[in-house]
Amino acid sequence: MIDPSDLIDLDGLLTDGERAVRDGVREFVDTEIRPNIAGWYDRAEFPLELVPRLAELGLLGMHIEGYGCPGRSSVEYGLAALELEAGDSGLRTFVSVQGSLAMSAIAKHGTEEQKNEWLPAMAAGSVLGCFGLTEPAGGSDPGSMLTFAKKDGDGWILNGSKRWIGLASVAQVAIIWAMTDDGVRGFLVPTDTRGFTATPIAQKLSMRASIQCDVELTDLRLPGTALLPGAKGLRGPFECLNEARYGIIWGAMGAARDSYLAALDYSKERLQFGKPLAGYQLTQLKLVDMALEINKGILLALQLGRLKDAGAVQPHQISMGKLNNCREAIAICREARAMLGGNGITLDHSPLRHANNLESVRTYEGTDEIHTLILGNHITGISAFR
Ligand code: TGC
Repeated sequence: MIDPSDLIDLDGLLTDGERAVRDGVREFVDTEIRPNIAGWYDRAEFPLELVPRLAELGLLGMHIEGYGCPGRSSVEYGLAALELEAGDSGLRTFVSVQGSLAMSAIAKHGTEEQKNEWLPAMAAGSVLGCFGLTEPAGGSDPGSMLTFAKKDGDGWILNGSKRWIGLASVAQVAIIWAMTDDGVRGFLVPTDTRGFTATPIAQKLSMRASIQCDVELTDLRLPGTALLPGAKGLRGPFECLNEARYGIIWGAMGAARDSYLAALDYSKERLQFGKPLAGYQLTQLKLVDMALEINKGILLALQLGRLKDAGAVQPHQISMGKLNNCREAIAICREARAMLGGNGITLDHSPLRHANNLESVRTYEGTDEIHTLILGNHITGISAFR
């Protein structure tokens, strides 16, 4: 049977193990997410009840080695992100925040004690994490953060605010990045610590099946053992952002593929002027353009995944993938919505939901502008930031 989303024999580029991960997550999305996503999105509800299933599938901290984590490859993680986001960006975001941001901050920068205390429970989904970097005054320039951690004997006192922090209201542990007299440092903050409050942001028009919060840190006291010793300066959080940005490169193509397939199915069934929409040249042009960009985007993701698995991927390459794949994916989802006509504006069809979600995805983890200027810096050798 022809797979209309695959023009390159993708299966031929994957190992048996990679195909098995992809197929397992695709089946989970088909049975657990697709039948319910419209309702969750409509009610602005994140399905916390799915967390144990996501853990069972080995999707939490998926590419972290040891400490009870699955230790899968970057390509396997990417394929899982693609399939999850074909369901909804909110579900892929959950896995990214938990694994690529919160768990990877501990795995990369924590002590053995911190890793043993938190990572096994986070891989099992019994502890949820969040990652507090962005602040209300701005997200693109985290070096200007106002949250401050003041040394207090052997411990610390934190004050400040964070915004757009995924999962913060349901997390048991927060990774908080704060300025200190010694530059930016990271802290492990149990969310039941006095002085920590997280309030979900309401009335979102995007990522509705997902939680993002405002976080306030008010005279929050931490012991010295809360510091992540391996993270010194902005490199600490940026190394975690690389992981999350990498997952987005794949995930965005999942949302695009789902929208393309929705438009294809609809245009084959919908009759106008006595024949299916798919029989019109303008429709075929749109479908072909979508399929070309999806196949190119997946090839790009796969190449970056292979580089990442070889330990050779560079940050500017991740910027290239995030910029290109988010930009193409949102264009595909919007075009697919238009092909559904008026019917495309309801939750009966996925493209507008995906397009709205991708407004967040192209903004978080570095906007189009930031990734353009990272690439501009790489190409010219001149930073446009400072
Ligand atoms: P700059 O001077 O360029 O760099 C500071 C230090 O960091 C190193 N570095 C990186 N290291 C690893 N990976 C990367 N991608 C890195 N980028 C930079 C750099 O080498 C330097 O190291 P060192 O050792 O020399 O100190 O820093 P800058 O302040 O000039 O920043 C440049 C810029 C604009 C590229 C950076 O600020 C940036 O990427 N901005 C975008 C930030 C962003 O993506 N924010 C979104 C965060 S998402 C979030 O908080 C919510 S998560 C989602 C959720 O919770 O749901």
